[in-house]
Amino acid sequence: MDGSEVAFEPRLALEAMVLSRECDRREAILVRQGKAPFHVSSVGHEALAVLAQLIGPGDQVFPHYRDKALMLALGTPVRELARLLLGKAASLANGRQMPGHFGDRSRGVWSALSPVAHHLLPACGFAWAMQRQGLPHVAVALTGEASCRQGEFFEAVAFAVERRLPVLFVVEDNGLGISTPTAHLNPLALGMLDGVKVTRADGRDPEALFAVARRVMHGVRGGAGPAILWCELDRLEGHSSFDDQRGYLPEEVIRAKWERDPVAAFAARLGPQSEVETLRQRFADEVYATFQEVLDEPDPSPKAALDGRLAPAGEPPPFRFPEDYAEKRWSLARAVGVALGAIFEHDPKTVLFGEDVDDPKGGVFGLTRGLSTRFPGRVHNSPLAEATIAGVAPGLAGGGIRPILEMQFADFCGPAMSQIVNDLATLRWRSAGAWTCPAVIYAPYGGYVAGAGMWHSQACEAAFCQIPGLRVAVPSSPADAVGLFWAAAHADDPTVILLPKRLFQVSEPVPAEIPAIAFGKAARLRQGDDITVICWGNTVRVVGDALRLPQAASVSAEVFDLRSLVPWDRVAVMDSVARTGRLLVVQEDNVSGGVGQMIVAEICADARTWASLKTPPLILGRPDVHIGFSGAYGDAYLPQPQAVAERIRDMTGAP
Ligand SMILES: Cc1ncc(C[n+]2csc(CCOP(=O)(O)OP(=O)(O)O)c2C)c(N)n1
Repeated sequence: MDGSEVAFEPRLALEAMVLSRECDRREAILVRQGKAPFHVSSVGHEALAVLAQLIGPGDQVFPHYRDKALMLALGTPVRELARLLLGKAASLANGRQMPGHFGDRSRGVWSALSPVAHHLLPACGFAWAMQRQGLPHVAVALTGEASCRQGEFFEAVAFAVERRLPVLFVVEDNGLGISTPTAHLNPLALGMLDGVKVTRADGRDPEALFAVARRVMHGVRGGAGPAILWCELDRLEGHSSFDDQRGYLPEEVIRAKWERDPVAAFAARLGPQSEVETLRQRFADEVYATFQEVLDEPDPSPKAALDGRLAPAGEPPPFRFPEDYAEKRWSLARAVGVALGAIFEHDPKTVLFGEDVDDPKGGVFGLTRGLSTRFPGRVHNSPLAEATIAGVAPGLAGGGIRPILEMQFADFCGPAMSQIVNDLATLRWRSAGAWTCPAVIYAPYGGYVAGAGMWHSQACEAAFCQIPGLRVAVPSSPADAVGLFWAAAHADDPTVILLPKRLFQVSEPVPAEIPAIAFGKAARLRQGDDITVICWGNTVRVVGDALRLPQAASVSAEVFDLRSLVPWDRVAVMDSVARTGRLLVVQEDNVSGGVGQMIVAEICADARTWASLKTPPLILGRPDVHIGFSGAYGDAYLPQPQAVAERIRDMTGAP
């Protein structure tokens, strides 16, 4: 749909606005009656319903929580709003999403999330996917003006401008962020939006808003790049049902806002009054009846919360090297490059996005060298903005592209964490499976590297392992790196692969055929009867070296490289500990709240393994301290072979 010729349909707009107002009225009553726990009012924001008349099939709406009227205009049934309010099992999100957190894939409505402005980068990702595929669809991303002070807003606008993406940002400026006046705080008032086309609109007048929006949308759809439609309007009620605006706004201000009520004004303009009143009464009756019916619907079963956190990772085909592949020994870095090339060959919808990943540099560790030359248009240097790298992924995936993301160092995932934690990892669950984010996120990580200092040495796997909805893996060999990348590229959920950079240049022989590694399958590196030793990443070599030292050489140790931390191989580890009666975990990450504690806790909580223990389980890891620049710090605080061998000797009583 081109949009320039679309005629305004005032009756449609009025109906959505009146219906929305009646839904809000009913929701507030149910909250007051104690029948609904919480409600977000859209009262005052109803005129935005006119945007539905400009949105066509294939477009994607990334909604604000005050967009009830827009949702109704897009076809959302009142019954769905009632189910969302009451958290019912039959709601599209299976009772998982809060009221106002709309999401309906069949109607092109993205699954909303609470952290404000966080949907704007996914909107850019979706628009980028459309642009890449030459599709004429736009992303319409709505947000409040206070939320425009989030870094996410600035990153999204910058990325959309940089790539001339078909994104229409709609700012619903009601002058308040909960209780804080924003007239002097918002980025438009601060003069910070010069690089993007901003058009102001009267968000209280549906007809005027439609006329401006049609023009702006026409430009966005026609390839003019992103635009911001800045709509001035009023929030007529409190921020939510937990908030009473009389606590911070003078009575006359509230009264003046109500005198500008867009529903009353538009109804009066369209008239006749009796007809509008008949319409309102009909909607009121329908809304009442529907909400009453939904009150009696079943709540979700609490057990259902455990469903659909991750799709089962299927059994991908074994990874076969190209016939003419001459090299028989690879480094871990080389293995990653080969795996990425194979994934690109296998799935033409895959793209790679990260800092400095383009040729000739091919990443600061050279992991992607040659890839952008071999696959033109599929490897993209990102801006130096980690939230952008992660944040576009769900939208890309929603638009049919499979993203692989390089984070330059695991240490710099911090700025991306909110997107990873709140968005990528929750998407499948919060949308009850309507959307997934099959992204592979890989990052060089870990220490044992001289001169890398505090922010280029962290083994920070625990931060990722804590998040439901992510898989986390750490290869310690070239073959495992290939197997894990291959498996991650075939999985349907986000996977974090942490790459011990200390091992990047260590070459090892690789077989011609590598099995894809099932997540949750540890590698048993050595069989033994006296003690079970668990390691992963860099500590695999540390443990190997320790077992060659005299203190441990006579010990029959069973050694597992965990490889996959979430899920981890409970069965193999527990069976082993039940047999050996001793457990030593050697990890590079600091001990508190780490993977070692997770494993030890489960060993101690299991009656069989608990009863088998001959010595207390032990974790040898970094104390809760950072790694300083001088090599002396790493040597002192990261597990070393000598210390591992001594622990093994002490635990087993070896001579
Ligand atoms: C990142 C983040 N910080 C804080 C909040 C809590 N919060 C929810 S809405 C809101 C105010 C948003 O105001 P605005 O963007 O103007 O939208 P409005 O509610 O006025 O429509 C705040 C502080 C949040 N949801 N997310």
